[in-house]
Amino acid sequence: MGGLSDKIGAKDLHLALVGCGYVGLPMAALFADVGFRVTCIDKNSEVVEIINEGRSPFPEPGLEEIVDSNVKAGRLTATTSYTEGLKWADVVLVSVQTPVDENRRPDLTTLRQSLGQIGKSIRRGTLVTIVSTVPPGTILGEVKNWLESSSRLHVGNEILLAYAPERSSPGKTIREFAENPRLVAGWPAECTQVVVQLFETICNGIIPTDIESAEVAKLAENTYRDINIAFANQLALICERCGVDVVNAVRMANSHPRVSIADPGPGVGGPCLTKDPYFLDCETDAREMNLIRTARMVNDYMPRHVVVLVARALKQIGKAMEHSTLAVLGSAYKGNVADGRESPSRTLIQELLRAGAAVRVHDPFCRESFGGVVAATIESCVKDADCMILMTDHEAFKTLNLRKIRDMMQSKPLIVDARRILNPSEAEHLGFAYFEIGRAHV
Ligand code: SAJ
Repeated sequence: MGGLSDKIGAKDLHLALVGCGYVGLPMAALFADVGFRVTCIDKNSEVVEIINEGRSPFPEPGLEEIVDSNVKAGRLTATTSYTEGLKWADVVLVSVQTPVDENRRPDLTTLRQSLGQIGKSIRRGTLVTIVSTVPPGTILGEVKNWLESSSRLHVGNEILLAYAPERSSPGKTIREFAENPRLVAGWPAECTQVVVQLFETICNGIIPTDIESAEVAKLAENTYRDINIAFANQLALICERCGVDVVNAVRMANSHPRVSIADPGPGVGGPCLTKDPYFLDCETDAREMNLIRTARMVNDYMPRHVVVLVARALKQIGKAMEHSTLAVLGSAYKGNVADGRESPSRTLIQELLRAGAAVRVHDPFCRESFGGVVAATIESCVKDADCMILMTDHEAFKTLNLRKIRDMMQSKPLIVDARRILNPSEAEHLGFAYFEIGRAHV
């Protein structure tokens, strides 16, 4: 351990990073940027090629510049080969996907396979740090077993194991890596200090803890957020029935110093909140009440509720879904990102298509259209459309020129605002029939 600590202090450390995704690559680039030599390992040769050209395989503000300068400086390289990538590694960081399967059970296949490869090539004294989110008990259970059987080395005496779950949000990853305090835990416990020392080079705050607590805390964060958003969405459905504007109600409730309700919307997307609650849910007794699953169901229902609002809006102008042209603004799962993973827009668009509507989709960042026709511009999306549906809170959508849009749409134009980002009075004044999540429609 002393050897690792000295190497960290002298910036004379080789890091290998397995899994060059939204979390792994920014972390690798940041470690290279503070002076370590980092080799990224990814099974996708296209991703490896892009990184070695000094580019990022996906958009993330600020990332490409750091990748480029560190590739040029010779501190950051990428390979598809575990043997090559692990040749000099003192520390291996593992940031591979840990999704749920079709039954919403954790699917740790990729993690198991990666550890199988890592074990074959690591040397005595290596520190293996898992960054991927895992169900409680996984690190000292499955992960430790997989690593020991593939490496034939004892975790504790011969190799070290750590858990340092990521806590940054796509779109803000670079800033949040530094700003959000990092949970860090090592096994054996004495090695936690080395992991703290390593992460202190890129994070402003570190919270040292034990592995089991870090596993639960990481899942608790995202589950709490999912439940909070589900509450906001449930409140929105209630407000629609009792004639109250949910945004106003939430704003007032949040003026209480101990209340902080999230924003209601068209549902919850992204790779984290849609999955992590199920990891925690593994530990609940199926016979007990289950808040976590109920919250997931509320959030999963929301895109279908947007379909109900669209149908209601069309009915007001005497149109059926199958004779309508609908303009969906936003396929990304949240504002100002290009990421379409688990986006509520997917469910919405597929349901609208199933109901027979013609669906056009515009997103300034995200390439997904989920079966709808891609419209390159807002104008080509809304032209002659019956209804414009706002699904993502991109900054560009908050300042739409509604007058221009009205003139391009069919007569009796409709808006369904699932993000509550437009001004209803302005829209109504311009002649739109305006429908939104969480407000009664007369
Ligand atoms: N959303 C709402 N209302 C809100 C906030 C979000 O409907 O008030 C929706 C978003 O539009 C989106 C979804 O929820 O569809 C999730 O977005 P998000 O910004 O809450 O979270 P993610 O998935 O981008 O990132 C989360 C973050 N976790 C927390 O904020 C507790 C991030 O810090 C984690 O690192 C990340 O999960 C992760 O990788 O686990």
